[in-house]
Amino acid sequence: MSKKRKVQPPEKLTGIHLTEVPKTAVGVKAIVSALTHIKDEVGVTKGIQLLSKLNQKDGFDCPGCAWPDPDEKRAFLAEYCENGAKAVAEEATKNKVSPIFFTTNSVQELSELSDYQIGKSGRITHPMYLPEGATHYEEISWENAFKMIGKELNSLNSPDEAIFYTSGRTSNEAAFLYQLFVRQFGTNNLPDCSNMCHESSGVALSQTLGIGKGSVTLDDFNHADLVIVIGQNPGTNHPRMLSALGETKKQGGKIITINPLPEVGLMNYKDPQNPLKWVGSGQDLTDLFLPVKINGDVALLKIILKLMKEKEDAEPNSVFDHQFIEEKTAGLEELLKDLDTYSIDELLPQTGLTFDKIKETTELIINNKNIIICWAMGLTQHKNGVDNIREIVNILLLKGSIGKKGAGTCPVRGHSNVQGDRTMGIWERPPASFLDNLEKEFQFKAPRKFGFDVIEAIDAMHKKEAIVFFGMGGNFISATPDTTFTAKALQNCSLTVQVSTKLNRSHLITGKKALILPCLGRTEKDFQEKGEQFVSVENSMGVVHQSKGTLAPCSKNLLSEAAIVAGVANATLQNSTTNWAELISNYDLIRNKIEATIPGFIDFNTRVRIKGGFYLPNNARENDFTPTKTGKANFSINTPSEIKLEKNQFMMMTIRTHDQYNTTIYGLDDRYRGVLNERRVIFMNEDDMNSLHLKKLDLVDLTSHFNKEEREAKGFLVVPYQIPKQCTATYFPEANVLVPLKSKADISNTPTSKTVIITIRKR
Ligand SMILES: Nc1nc2c(c(=O)[nH]1)N[C@H]1C(S)=C(S)[C@@H](COP(=O)(O)OP(=O)(O)OC[C@H]3O[C@@H](n4cnc5c(=O)[nH]c(N)nc54)[C@H](O)[C@@H]3O)O[C@H]1N2
Ligand SMILES: Nc1nc2c(c(=O)[nH]1)N[C@H]1C(S)=C(S)[C@@H](COP(=O)(O)OP(=O)(O)OC[C@H]3O[C@@H](n4cnc5c(=O)[nH]c(N)nc54)[C@H](O)[C@@H]3O)O[C@H]1N2
Ligand SMILES: [Mo]
Repeated sequence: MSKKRKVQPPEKLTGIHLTEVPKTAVGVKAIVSALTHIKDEVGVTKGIQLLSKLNQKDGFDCPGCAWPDPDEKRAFLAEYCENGAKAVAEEATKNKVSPIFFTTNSVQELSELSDYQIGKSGRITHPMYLPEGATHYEEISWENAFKMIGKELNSLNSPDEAIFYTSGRTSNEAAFLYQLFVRQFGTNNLPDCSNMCHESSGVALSQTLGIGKGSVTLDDFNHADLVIVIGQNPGTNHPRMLSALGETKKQGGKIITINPLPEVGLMNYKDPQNPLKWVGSGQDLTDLFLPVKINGDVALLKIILKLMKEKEDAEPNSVFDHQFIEEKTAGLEELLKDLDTYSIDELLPQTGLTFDKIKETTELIINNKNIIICWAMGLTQHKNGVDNIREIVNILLLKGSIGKKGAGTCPVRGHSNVQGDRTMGIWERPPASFLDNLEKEFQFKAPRKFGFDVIEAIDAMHKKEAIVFFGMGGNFISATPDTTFTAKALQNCSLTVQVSTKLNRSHLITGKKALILPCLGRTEKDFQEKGEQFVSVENSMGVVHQSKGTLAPCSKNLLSEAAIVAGVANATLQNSTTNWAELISNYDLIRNKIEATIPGFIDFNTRVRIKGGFYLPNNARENDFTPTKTGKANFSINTPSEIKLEKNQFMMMTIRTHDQYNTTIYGLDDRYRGVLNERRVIFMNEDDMNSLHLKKLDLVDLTSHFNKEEREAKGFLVVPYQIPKQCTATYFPEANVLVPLKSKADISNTPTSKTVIITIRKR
């Protein structure tokens, strides 16, 4: 059937070129790459205007990652990175997707393009409507779009038949209004990208430390003796973190990297903000690199814990911080007893590492006092993702390395306001105290039943238990696992609505009817009835600060996300006592409501106007663990990976290239891994290639295996790489079709995007 819309990107290859893996990251090449993207997408004059306000105190927050900005001095034209510049270029692009674009291209034709081509079509300029059975989107007025949504929502048998997804770029103000509308409508079905991202961190940290966020500040990197970076690739995904690691090194601190891949940014980098250092060999960052097997982290951390215990037993008081443990923690005895049930011989093969390397690592941990541990998706997206993070906390607690300068937990967040969205109540499992506050402030009865997370939402739509999907940003079809299954789920819906800046595949794989509501981006000015507005965001370290766009909107027909929520709320809610139009006339009024309902926002409107913003309260940072169930910081008992590979099976992780932002593909290169102009690749160890009789650039098909189910993805080129045996890597989102929906982390329900069992077949 040629008329079918393409659910996945086409399998066409784009012409691969392999280069040497570079020995250093950032430097001149990064600056050239950043400026080229800016020049091509935005133009030079507007580009410079944009970059001069990026991450400045009077400018806008980078729509890239959630890494914080310095509290104090900020350099002119310098508080961004190559990938931040690309993120901005992508949003401020000259290219437009106007109604005429949609009359010329059918939805089916557009679906045959690659994600790269779809994204590059540009910014959406008008609200668009795809009627049932139609082949093309057509223009619709905002008023009619809101009415249609209201009518569809009010015709449901229950509010729980609607799903309200959020990606993590939405501002605090828009997120607060959005969850308020959804709860007044009557459901907690508020899944978000966090469910696929740092949910395992949130769960593990809440249980053990009483706060689902990290404890360190940027300044702590200046005082750390040892920083461990585990399961994270900051050179690509949080490049400004390299400067913080550089500071740690300058102060004499050490860095340990634990990752199946020797990610170049962590090995050596050239500070982009110091042109004098662009020539020469760059700064070495990692002192000790542990190429752990995929999902071998709990086994590794357990060996470290056992060696720490051994030394403490032999020389009491030489390792553990007894005073801290005594005063602040619970569960030490159980942990120590459990450690005795494991033998190092049994754990070691699961790590793929030599005993000597682990011993050396343990010695660094034992001999240093102030330790920061940083992590991201390499730890969270596994069946035992929560265990991974709790095991890290065990190490920090034994050392008393939390709640003091230069030490603590550092889960490095993804989307630039994903943490703020959760603070604002974008959560399918809201705490009762939060709902109580909303009820009191807004005089309505909030739903108490927990809603669906991402996986549950897909399942519910697949079963037709939910039939309206509303996406506040993001690209649901491409970001979620099990692409074919999820497509069916979305296609079962009566209406799918996407609030978006740019065209993506979720506009093409739709419910029976579909709407695209185009919104303002971070870079753009936002005018409401009472004048120009700014919004606020919260970064990875709990700093809330303002963000104000500087460009004229790319089209006159855009609304802000907050205004879209107000429009939908007005068209849907019949008995709301909330004055939605007034709230969006001046965002200070929304901020007053946030202050009235969410702890930590006292004097919000004053403090958000202080340049640089303010820190939210953080009990772990203050060395206070009373919010946990025991009132103390909890040691925990965790389980190593239970996955056993059969003969010829491999473990596959799905990772990001240097040229993408999640499902937005900036370009086709992965410069730091030496792969140019191709995304359909699989990285393999050369011994594994030999055992399968595979040569460099052979074409293979991949099959994933889970509970006797099989999923297939065709057409990947084999790239030999320095990766542990039996481990492989492919890129997200091309390989998402292989990630089974039911394969998810215990407790956090995060899809196991980093542990997919596959077999590889040569064409
Ligand atoms: N430019 C850019 N910036 C981004 C993003 C982007 O796509 N592009 N995405 C944003 C978002 S939403 C997020 S969540 C973050 C993601 O940031 P990261 O988590 O750094 O991104 P991933 O590419 O998923 O990389 C995970 C890293 O974990 C390693 N890894 C995989 N499995 C394991 C394992 O079992 N154990 C260990 N120890 N390591 C493992 C991989 O080799 C890889 O280096 O970045 C954010 N920033
Ligand atoms: N296999 C695999 N799957 C994964 C991952 C993985 O590592 N492997 N990572 C997971 C992770 S960590 C995450 S966070 C999710 C990401 O999932 P999502 O957040 O859903 O995906 P994005 O690609 O970030 O969304 C991009 C789209 O957001 C829209 N957009 C951009 N800026 C704005 C804005 O300001 N407002 C609005 N309304 N829309 C905007 C644009 O239209 C763009 O096309 O994917 C997850 N999926
Ligand atoms: Mo993420």
